[in-house]
Amino acid sequence: MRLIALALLLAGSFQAAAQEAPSAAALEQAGRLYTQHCQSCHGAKRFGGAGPALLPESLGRIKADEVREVIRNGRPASQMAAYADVLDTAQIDNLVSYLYQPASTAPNWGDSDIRASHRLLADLDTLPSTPQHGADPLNLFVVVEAGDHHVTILDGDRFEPLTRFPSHFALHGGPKFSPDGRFVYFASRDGWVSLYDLHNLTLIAEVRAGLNTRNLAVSNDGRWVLVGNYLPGNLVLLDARDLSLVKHIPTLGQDGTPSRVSAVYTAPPRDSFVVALKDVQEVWELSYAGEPTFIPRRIQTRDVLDDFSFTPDYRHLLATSRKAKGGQVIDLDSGAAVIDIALPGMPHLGSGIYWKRNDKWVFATPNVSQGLISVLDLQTWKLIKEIPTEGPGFFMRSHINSAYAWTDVFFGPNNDAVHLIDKQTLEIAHTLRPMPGKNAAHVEFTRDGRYVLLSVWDRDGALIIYDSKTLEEIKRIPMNKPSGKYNVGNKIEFAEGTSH
Ligand code: DHE
Repeated sequence: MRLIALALLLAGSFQAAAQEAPSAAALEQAGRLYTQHCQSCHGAKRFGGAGPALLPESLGRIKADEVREVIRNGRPASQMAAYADVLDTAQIDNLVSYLYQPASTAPNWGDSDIRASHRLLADLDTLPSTPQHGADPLNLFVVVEAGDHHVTILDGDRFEPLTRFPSHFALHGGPKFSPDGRFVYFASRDGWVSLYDLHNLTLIAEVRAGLNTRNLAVSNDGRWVLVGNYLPGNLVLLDARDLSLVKHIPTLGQDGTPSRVSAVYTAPPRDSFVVALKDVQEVWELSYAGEPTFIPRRIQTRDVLDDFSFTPDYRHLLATSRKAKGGQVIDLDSGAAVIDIALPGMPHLGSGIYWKRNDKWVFATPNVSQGLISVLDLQTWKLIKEIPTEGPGFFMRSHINSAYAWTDVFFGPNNDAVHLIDKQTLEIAHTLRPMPGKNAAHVEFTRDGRYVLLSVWDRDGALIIYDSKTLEEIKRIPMNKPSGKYNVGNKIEFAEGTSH
């Protein structure tokens, strides 16, 4: 998903701090404070070390108040200490501003940096190749807890955690799975990729593939991991068995213009990765069939694409396009842009889902700047309906066995609400308020679609499990800002209704 509006919103949260920018002398003093107190964990160039990178590129979405709070009081369940007794308020304010200044040396991260960061944490050859936890391996949930940067592996039948372990700072995007569901791959915003063995509940390897990463994709044959980076703007190809570096692929447009990567996804029936580029009008397809060369097939687009989703047959991309002020459809076979779809606001196509309505595929997308869900007919590309909601939303989910498409109201005063849209009538059938006053967002179904797991994004949040038909609450598991959760079976089957 690529969300300019949200990015602006989030970046805007820091602008307040930027406006109060201190003098050059104060920043210089803050630089000395950084060297004295922060450098040993966050690195001399702020590229990260034991602690996360502290560059504007990686902090841009975090509110200045939150950064201040962490410097003052430390971060629970991490090595970040509290500095309220060491630094005064003005020093902390200046330090916060300093962290949002561009790095003095242009950040770079080359092959030797990637190789030096690679760590093998367990020997796969000595580990059992069957599940060792007694739960159904295809009905496990991987739950990312953003509040204290942990991951919980949840038994999806008993709804009991099997284990919980610390993750790298700020995991983002959906974790991706090996085709058999044994391995899961995580990417953090500051470039760390981790490989975890779900059969043995063990971390296998990690590597830092970039300084600011968008997301990663795993090939459908389980051989390759492709990481898309903002900083440096490139693709990094890893061996999926142990995350060792295969090569990096510079993302230069046809005319040599360097570009950042917006997102990379796998297209299983095409045996290829599809990559959206942020700064040039191209979509890339990189085949991984046979003995791949990973030379991109370039598809020219009418505009820079900000976000995309596949159609069910993976033939077309539905992409967000500034020019169309909405969506653009691209035929991956012919490489042609088929049609512009004028969608209002800022549709969040990467979170869109499709389902069958009267035997025809429809696609619905939330909208991050307007309180509405747009529903499209995937045969005619016509907008069938705009469903008004209580506010702009971020995520949508459904399941082939569910009558409802669930969507959150992520922004605004009603962000504690979730709507359940009847997939046939396209009317809101129910509105739930799982924890009044707390942000409810992101759901995922069990593999059979019988239960829905919903996140309450709060430090005193919870994972709430509902019966997906009766909507009766089955269980509430307290959690620290459980951002996303991912069902292994749904993910490896690229099931209808889930994200890809
Ligand atoms: Fe996301 C997925 C981009 C901000 C939580 N987000 C994705 C993906 C992309 C993306 C490209 C798909 C990757 C994948 O799954 O492989 N997100 C962006 C942005 O450009 C944006 C707007 C600004 C940014 O700074 O990156 C952005 N995203 C956010 C947030 O602020 C969220 C709410 C909190 C956070 O953790 O940063 C957030 N994004 C998520 C989540 C997913 C995601 C939970 C996975 C959804 C899923 O169900 O698959």
